Amino acid sequence: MHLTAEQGDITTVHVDAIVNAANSSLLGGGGVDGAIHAAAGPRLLAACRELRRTTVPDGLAVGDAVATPGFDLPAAWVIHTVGPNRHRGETDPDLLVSCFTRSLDVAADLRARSVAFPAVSAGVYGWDPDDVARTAVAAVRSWDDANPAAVDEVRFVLFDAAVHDAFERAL
Ligand code: AR6
Repeated sequence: MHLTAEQGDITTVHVDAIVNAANSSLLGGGGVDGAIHAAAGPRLLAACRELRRTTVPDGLAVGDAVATPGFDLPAAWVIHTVGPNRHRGETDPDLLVSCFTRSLDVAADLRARSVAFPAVSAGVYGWDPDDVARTAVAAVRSWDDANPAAVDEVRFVLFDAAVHDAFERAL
């Protein structure tokens, strides 16, 4: 697997699937979630509402992942995951590992060959960017070891220079 970090806006990236740092409601928010909903257009919110009506009526659990189409995005798919929120005492790194590995499970099920991740939980949810970066890199590498050649490329797309630096250090 080809693993890279770059500074940029994940809504503009040409990959098969981008990952959204959503919340359990799946009904939108700020940060990268707000940017993805704005760029994908209103059909994304409608698809998320349909998921809430059918697959995840009680909301998406922390560490789990589900997919919708990407609609107006360059990416074919959006994989929505919910990171642990430090401000609610969600400090178990396994929850964050699960965000990355469950997202890659969903990507593989969709036959997505290239996936872009933001720094899940490194914004509003209050995790230290270095902890997120180390956890993300280790999680993706161990998933790749367990699922050889299932996904060809993972790009970490980081909005902030400081978060990008953290991912470069982790890689
Ligand atoms: N492209 C890439 N990264 C981005 C972009 C973008 N367009 N915009 C922001 N980031 P956050 P969380 C970075 O807060 O901590 C939402 O309201 C941002 O700089 O988006 O998991 C959800 O609805 C930061 O480094 O996600 C939830 O309620 C990283 O994305 C809650 O926030 C993650 O920051 C989730 O919080």
